[in-house]
Amino acid sequence: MAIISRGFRGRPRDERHTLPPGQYETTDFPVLSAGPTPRVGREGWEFTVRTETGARHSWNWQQLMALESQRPTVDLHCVTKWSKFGTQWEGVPLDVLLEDVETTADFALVHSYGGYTTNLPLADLLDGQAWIAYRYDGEDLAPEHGGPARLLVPHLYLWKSAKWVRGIQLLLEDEPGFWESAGYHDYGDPWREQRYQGD
Ligand SMILES: Nc1nc2c(c(=O)[nH]1)N[C@H]1C(S)=C(S)[C@@H](COP(=O)(O)O)O[C@H]1N2
Ligand SMILES: [Mo]
Repeated sequence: MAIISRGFRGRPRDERHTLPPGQYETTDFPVLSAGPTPRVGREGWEFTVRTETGARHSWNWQQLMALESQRPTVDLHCVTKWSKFGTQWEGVPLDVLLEDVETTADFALVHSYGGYTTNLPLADLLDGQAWIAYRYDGEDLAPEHGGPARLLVPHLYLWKSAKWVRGIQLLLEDEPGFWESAGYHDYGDPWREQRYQGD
């Protein structure tokens, strides 16, 4: 009998299109926003990584478009219990954006236009696990889903995928974002059903 190890990320590679515990599948793409949709134009758009030393690395829209992109197909899991399988995106992996960023930070606080924030370990943004996504299902990303660009970090609950992303602050110590300050789990692994603090 083969015993297959799940590994420490909890996301078994051979279980694509399975539902994490407590989730149901939907084919809709619900819109969940804590406030109004900020209208962010590509002109004037800027994405900034700020390190723990205060060093800043910024990209305007043209510079983002010049970077090598990927087209991930991923399953989405929202803490409100819907999951959507096989969503198709285009975006720049964070590995590319963080390549020349010197840091000893272990944590990231993601900032959005409109003021939303969310936190996660820096390691969860690397190794092909996260993108600055600007196309969905073959179209420019719609404003209600975070256009012109959002973070996409599908191995965590979708509240970590900040819409209208404007930057990432690298921190030596973890700092809770918007939902994490309101009682949601600090990490948010859907496979371990980490919905709320204490889960
Ligand atoms: N800037 C911003 N990003 C956000 C949110 C938000 O309110 N503001 N909501 C989060 C939550 S709770 C979810 S479930 C997803 C929803 O993404 P969708 O509206 O594209 O389905 O966006 C996440 N990113
Ligand atoms: Mo959510």
